[in-house]
Formats: sequence, C-alpha cells, structure tokens
Amino acid sequence: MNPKTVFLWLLLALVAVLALVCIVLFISEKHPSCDDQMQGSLEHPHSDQSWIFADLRQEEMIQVMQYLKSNLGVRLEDASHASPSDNCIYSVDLQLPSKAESLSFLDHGGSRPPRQALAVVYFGNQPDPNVTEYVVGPLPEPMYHQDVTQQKYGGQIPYYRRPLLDAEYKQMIQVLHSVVFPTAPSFMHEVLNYDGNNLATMITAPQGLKSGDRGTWLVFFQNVTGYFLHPVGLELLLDHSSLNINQWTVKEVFYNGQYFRDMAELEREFTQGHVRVEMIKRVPVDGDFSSLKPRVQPTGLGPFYYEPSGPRYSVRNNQVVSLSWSFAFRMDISRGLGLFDIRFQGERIVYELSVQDAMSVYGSNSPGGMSTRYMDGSFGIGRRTHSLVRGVDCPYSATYVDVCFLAQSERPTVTRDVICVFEQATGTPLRRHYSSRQLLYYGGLPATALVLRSVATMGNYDYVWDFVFHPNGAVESKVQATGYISSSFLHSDGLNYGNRVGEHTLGTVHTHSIGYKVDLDVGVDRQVGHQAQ
Ligand SMILES: *[C@@H]1O[C@H](CO)[C@@H](O)[C@H](O)[C@H]1NC(C)=O
Ligand SMILES: *[C@@H]1O[C@H](CO)[C@@H](O)[C@H](O)[C@H]1NC(C)=O
Ligand SMILES: [Cu+2]
Repeated sequence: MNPKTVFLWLLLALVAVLALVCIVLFISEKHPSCDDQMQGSLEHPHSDQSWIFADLRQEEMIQVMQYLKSNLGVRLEDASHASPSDNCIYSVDLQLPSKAESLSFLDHGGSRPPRQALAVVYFGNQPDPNVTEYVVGPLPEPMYHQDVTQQKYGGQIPYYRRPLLDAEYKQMIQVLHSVVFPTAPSFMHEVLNYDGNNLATMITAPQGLKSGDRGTWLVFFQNVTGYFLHPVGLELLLDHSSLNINQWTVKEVFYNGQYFRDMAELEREFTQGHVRVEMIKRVPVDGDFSSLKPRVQPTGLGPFYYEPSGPRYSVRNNQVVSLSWSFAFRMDISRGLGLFDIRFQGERIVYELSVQDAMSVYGSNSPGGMSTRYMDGSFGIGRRTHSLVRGVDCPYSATYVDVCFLAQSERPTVTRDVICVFEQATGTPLRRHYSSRQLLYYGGLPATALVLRSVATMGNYDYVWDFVFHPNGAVESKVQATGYISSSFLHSDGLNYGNRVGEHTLGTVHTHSIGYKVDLDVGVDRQVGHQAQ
C-alpha cells in the first residue's frame, strides 16, 4: 500500500470512530443511566406561602404568654398546678387566618394576613367564672387581644363546661386516696389489696347527664401494663363541680353489679357480709395477657422500604412538596392534624382537610362504661401525640418533624418526631393491562403513595392518622385504631354488652365516629377565569 492509501484508510477509520462516538453520545443522551433518570427534580419547588398555616413557633408562644400575663390584669396561675378557683391559660395555639384573607394572599397578590394566636383562658378566680377565648396579635410582638368568645359561641362559655385540666384530674385522684378510700378500709384492703399504688384509674366522659353537671365516673383497674383490660369491679361517681376541692363528694359507688350511696356504705355492707365479692387474681406488673411483649420470637427481618435515589419529596418547615403534590400542614392542640392548600400538579384541589374530632360511644352494664361518650377533641388530640418510633410507627427512612405545644403549662414543649412523611410503594399496580388477543402488549405502572402521619394516644386507644396522596390525584384520609380496647368488669348479664376478653373482663360494645373537615376547591380557578372573560 502506498502512503496515500494508508492515509485514506486512517482517515476513514477516524471518521468511523468519530461517528461511533457521536452515536454513543447521542444514545446516552436519549437514554440516560438509571440514576440520572430517577433524578426528576421537584416540578413545583417550595414557597414561603405555607407559612400562613404554620403552627406558632416556640418564641411566638412565649411572646403571647408574656403579653397575656402583663395585659389581662389578673393573677394567672400555671395551669399545670392550678386549682379550679384560679385563673390560668389553658392553651396558646395558632389562630388561622380566614379563608378569604388567605386566598387573597395566596392567589391575588394581597397582603399577608396578620399572624395571630388563639389563647384559651380559664377565669376561675372571679364572681362569675368563665372561659374566654382571645385572639392575640400581631405576632411576633403582640399589641392587642380581642375577646372572640361571644362572636364564636354566641354567648359566654360557662366555667363548668371547661375541659378537665390534668391538674384537676390529679386533684381528683388525690381526693380519692386521701379522703374517699380511707372510709372503706377493710373493703379496700381485703377485696382490692389496696396499698396506695396498685389501682389505676380511668375517667369517663361526659361529666354528667345535664348542662351544669360536673361529675365523673371513675373506673378502677389493676395498676399494670395495659391496665385497661384489668378492671377490679369498683367504680365511683365523684362530683367535682365545686371550685373548692374540699367540697368534692362521692355521689354513687358501684361494685360488682351492686350500687351504694358512698364508700362508707360499701364498707358497712361489706363488713356485714352483704356484698357479693369477686376475688380477682393479682396480675404481674407486665400485665400478663395485656403485656406488650411479643408473643413469638421474630423469624428474620421483614421487608424494608428502600429509596434507591433518595426521597422524591421534600419537607421544608410546614410544607411538603413531591413530584405531583404540595400542601401545608399543622397540628392543632385540640383537633390534631390539619392540611391546607393541597395542590395537585400545581393546582389547588383542597383548601382544608383536617381532623375535627374522634368520638366513641359505649354500652355496658356497669355505670362507667354505659355512660361513656368520649369526644377526644376535649382531651386534645394534637396534645396527645408523641414521638414516633423509626421503623415501627413509620418507615425508618421517613422524614420526621418536631411539634411545639403550649397547653396546660406556662412554657411551650417541643416534642421530637411527632409527624412523619414518607413515600411508600403500595405493592399494587396503579394501572396495568395485558393483551394476548389480536395484538400482544402489556403496560403497567407501579403505584406509590405519599403519606403524612401522626399518632395520638387517647387513653387506651392509639389513633394512627394518615393522609395519603396518590399519583392519580386521589387523596385518602385514613385512621387506624390500635392500642387497647376499653373494658368493664364482667358481671351478671355482661355478655349482652360485649365479649369476654379475660376472666373478669368485658370488652364493651361501642362505635367510633371520626369527623373531618373537607373544603374541596376543585376547578375553582377555571370558574373564576370564566367569570372574568
Ligand atoms: C369572662 O371573664 C372575663 C375576665 O374577667 C371578662 O372580661 C369577660 O367579659 C367575661 N365574659 C362574659 C361573657 O361575661
Ligand atoms: C402504679 O405503679 C407504679 C409503680 O409502682 C407507681 O409509680 C404509680 O404511682 C402507680 N400508679 C398509681 C395510679 O397508683
Ligand atoms: Cu374501638
């Protein structure tokens, strides 16, 4: 070959190599590697707009507290140890802006609504005690407080309607141990082995049958793990309507199907041998059948969630953004989780989706159980949320968010990891089709869901609150009740009111009702557009 030919060949080879490189580059551009492909960035990035729905920060709560202390003009006790005859601040929480104000800000360039707090104050130390709600603002440096009670409730809130303070509950227990139980020494000792420490108590609600009542049936259990399943058969009705604790009195006593006027009468009847006694076995402190220990050895590890390219959602302050969803969230002290401004592919479809209350209504042949209609909002659903456990309460790799409360205390408390956010594979196809007729084809999409969760422990029950966002635009609200059932002491025709779950334990018949507020705003923008045209 002459040098000319060699050169030509070399040129051709070079061109071929260049072409190949181009093709490879072209292909790799069209078909990026798996990793690149998964890095789809969040279409709708975070904004600061969700801030108007954000819970009060610790410093804001402290500011409101200080403002109220120096501006209400009355002596305020710390609610954590207040007496009924004291004034105290029950709670400080966010006062949500009105929807009109919010929309004006979110959609129409209006000014940001003033940031305000809602303070609930118990005025026990005045001639006509009441409960008053104040809107306090503007944060962070409050200048005004406005009494909104009349406007919200159409009149004053009588003091007897106030939700029980933890302090009042402690005072009730104190009265039982120091005043009530000592009036039945032999019954307490011989029947209940009472030693000052071995009885746990559950309160029932509402506190009476007519407006103005403030009397609570207290049900006694063995003080062990899962005590809810170990009733001892004793229940009593304590009237705690007086603002003077020394005037609280027992109105009725129940033991094993029999009623007595008070503990002294039960003692008298017992010592005379007139009381049908059911001796119950003392349960070990782990609760025996109510223990939370696993009953079987675990066999290997179960499946885990795995996010090969990291989270495909993002949480910043009180805002969650994913590929197709965004929303704001908060935790109301009384009501629990609330979601706002839920947008699918950038378009708002829900203005508000929030838990309002959880109610459980019981039946039983024992007085506590038969009168129980719990409305958990009155105990505080948000306030009863606690830290979630990684890998159990939520997937290990979930994003966890802290929550700050000011309730029944002078200082806010921050609880870690109360809310979790995660994306999960639902394990079913979102859609699929297989065709073997005419034409052969298959198409399927794996389904995933974005979940926001928190768990509230309302006495015996643990409610797992989930809001689930699906890629097809569906929003799901879900609540799962776990923990323990409530129970009554099993006596006489008890099986007409439930099922036997232990030798002396009746799992009582009941229903749960959960209330949500759902403010859908589907297609609102388009309507506005039409009107404008
Ligand atoms: C309740 O008590 C507060 C504090 O004393 C008072 O300002 C308010 O007017 C009372 N509300 C009503 C409706 O009486
Ligand atoms: C239950 O028992 C524990 C451990 O002995 C004790 O600390 C607690 O005070 C008891 N609770 C009641 C209500 O007596
Ligand atoms: Cu139930």
